[in-house]
Amino acid sequence: MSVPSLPAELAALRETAVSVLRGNDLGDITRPSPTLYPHQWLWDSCFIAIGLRHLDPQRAAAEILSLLRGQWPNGMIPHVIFAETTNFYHAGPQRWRCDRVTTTAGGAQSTGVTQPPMIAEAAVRVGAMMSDSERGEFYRRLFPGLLRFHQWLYDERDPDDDGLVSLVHSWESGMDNTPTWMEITRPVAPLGVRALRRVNGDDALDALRRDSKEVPSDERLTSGDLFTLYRIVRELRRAHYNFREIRRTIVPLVQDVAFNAILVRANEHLSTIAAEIGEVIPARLRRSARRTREAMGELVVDGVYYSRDFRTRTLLRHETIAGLLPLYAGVVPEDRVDEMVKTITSPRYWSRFGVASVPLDDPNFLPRCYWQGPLWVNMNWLIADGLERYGRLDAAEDLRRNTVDVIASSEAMFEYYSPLDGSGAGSNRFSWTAALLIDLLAADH
Ligand code: 2M8
Repeated sequence: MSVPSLPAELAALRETAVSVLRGNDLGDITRPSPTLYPHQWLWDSCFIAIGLRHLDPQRAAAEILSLLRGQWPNGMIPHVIFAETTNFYHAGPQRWRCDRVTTTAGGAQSTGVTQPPMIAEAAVRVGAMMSDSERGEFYRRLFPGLLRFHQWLYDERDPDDDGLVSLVHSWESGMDNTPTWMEITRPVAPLGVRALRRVNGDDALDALRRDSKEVPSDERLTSGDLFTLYRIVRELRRAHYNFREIRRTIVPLVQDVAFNAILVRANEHLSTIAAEIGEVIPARLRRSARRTREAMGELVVDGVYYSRDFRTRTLLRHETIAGLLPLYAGVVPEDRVDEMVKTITSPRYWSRFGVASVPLDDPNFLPRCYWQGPLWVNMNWLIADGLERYGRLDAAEDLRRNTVDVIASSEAMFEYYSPLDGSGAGSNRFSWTAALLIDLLAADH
């Protein structure tokens, strides 16, 4: 593959990114990081493929196709497909026991929930780097499984046919401890957590958690929140990961704005893929896709987009980065775009490092704590794409440059960065940071 001609420091940074991806390569899958995340994650693999396409499009295609190994007979593609590894992961197969309810296409163990449907976007980006015949072959292998996944999202998760799919766990949103999800999740905390909380004793739980061995606990979600998320997994397990049963439990159900925004775009890409190989999208799915696009308009108040509680249909009025993704989806009405761009580029979100995951003036904002404030390279990438599609080319370019700069400032390829000083946090040698850096450095991102 041709390597872009870059100034020496950026060429060296790109080499570091390539070596991070090589170090995390497990064959035809890439783990998000060597220690904290030793398996395959759905949306991570998509962002990783978007970077890998510049190194080896066939390897990038393999990354995407390998997600189909985890597909359930009902069409779900799980959020984690467990790799054969002895590395410890805190929410491993024993928490889910999905093998008791189903088998996956490739026999791998998996979780029982999904993640943002970035597959079609990644596939189209990878396809763009291939010859016509290679692309046709890749799309033909991917299409049947991908179609079934999109159909499953509607059949299983939009039972009332209102166009918005519901999520059953914050892990499905990918933004694990975002304030929106934590507010609706905390009331179902296990009794022990609630009791300890009353005496301000979250710390007592710290010793019991395993994820914070790799990363300081104040850079991750609180122990109380983590144990609540484990509890929800238990409820999902008892409900056989079946939405009809889950609905009858205490599990919070959210029509997540970012997930649905990504779905809008994914549906469009799925149509592109279908058209290219002479396949037809079934009328029912086409109708659902139209509805999702329209229903995004129900999530907005005074120009701000929110997620919604599936049961009560009330908006969850937390402003977070999730509400900026309608720009990426292309669903923001033209007369509202200026206002949204102003919000994104205001100091509430925007710094010379990128876009904060929670506005800086929000009481929940913590600059180095996971999805509660830090900036994330994948979010910067999505928002830059949205700015570009609405013709805000300068802002898109600034954001991309700032993202490269913040990664360059430490070279460790951190999982996330403080929007206040650009310091890295979370895991390092993090795959999507490395992959998207490679993409940002390519001329044709
Ligand atoms: C984080 O989530 C996982 C659970 O899925 C975890 O904390 O163990 C999130 O940042 C998620 O968006 C990401 O896909 C995953 C792997 O990078 O890590």
